[in-house]
Amino acid sequence: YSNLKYAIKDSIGYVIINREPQLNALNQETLDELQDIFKHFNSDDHVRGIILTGAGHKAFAAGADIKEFMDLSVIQARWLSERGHIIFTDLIEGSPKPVIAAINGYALGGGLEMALACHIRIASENAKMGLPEVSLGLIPGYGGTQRLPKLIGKGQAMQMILTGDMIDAQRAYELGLVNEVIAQDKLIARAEEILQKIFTRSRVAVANAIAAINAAEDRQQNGNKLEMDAFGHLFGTEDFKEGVSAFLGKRTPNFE
Ligand code: CO8
Repeated sequence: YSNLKYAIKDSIGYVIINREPQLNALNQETLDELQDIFKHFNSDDHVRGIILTGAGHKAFAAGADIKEFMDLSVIQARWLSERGHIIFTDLIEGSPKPVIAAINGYALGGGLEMALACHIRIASENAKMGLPEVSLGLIPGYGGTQRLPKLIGKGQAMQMILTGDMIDAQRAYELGLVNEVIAQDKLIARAEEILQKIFTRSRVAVANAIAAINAAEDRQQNGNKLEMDAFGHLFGTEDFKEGVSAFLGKRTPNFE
């Protein structure tokens, strides 16, 4: 890839946006590459969870690449917005494996929207977050108007989106935008620790939990029905038998 670094280690797939001089801004080629690596990681059995972060210590991703905007027609901009929606919704939010955004600096505009599509967000102490699109005469175009209100409530989301102001990591934590604030040098280790904890649980149960939680926010799906179906389905799995017999036998389960 020209714009991403990636690795697989200890069942974790790492995706690192690698455009440090541009503050990891998401140009169209980066979107293509994100689509490719998430497709790959989502179907690779060696990967049980994913960490998404930005190269360097300054930015997670400072938005869509504004330099590409001037050449876009109305139709192309609409199409690009839809492409971002599809990639973030189907491949990141819709990943059957837990995806953690390790927000290591600026997460602005499309960069914050990418983090919002992840299942869990943790931020370094120096991180700054915002949806500054109105300052460009735009609105968020990669799902921000939909995901931010669900995460932090309509009123706070209105204020962030209408003012375009940035907030710091501590404020993001207070709003529930990030789950934890961590020292920069411990950020990835903490994301790894969270994933390794999840890896001790049943893989099939984790995937079904993600799908059921996602369904709660999807107007096309009946989340309650999906939860009931998934719950019933899990009763037929080997992991369920192992989990219950381990509990009753007072031992640690060995999920395959
Ligand atoms: N796009 C392109 N280049 C960028 C971007 C960006 N979003 N952000 C930073 N850069 C570049 C700068 O142009 C600069 O490049 P150069 O060295 O060649 O001049 C380099 O990164 C370093 O940036 P700064 O010199 O500005 O660094 P500062 O430390 O002074 O400031 C900021 C850091 C505050 C993060 C500042 O760079 C900034 O405000 N960036 C823009 C943030 C922004 O407005 N993001 C939202 C973009 S719009 C968007 O994301 C819409 C998403 C939906 C798209 C839908 C499809 C069309």
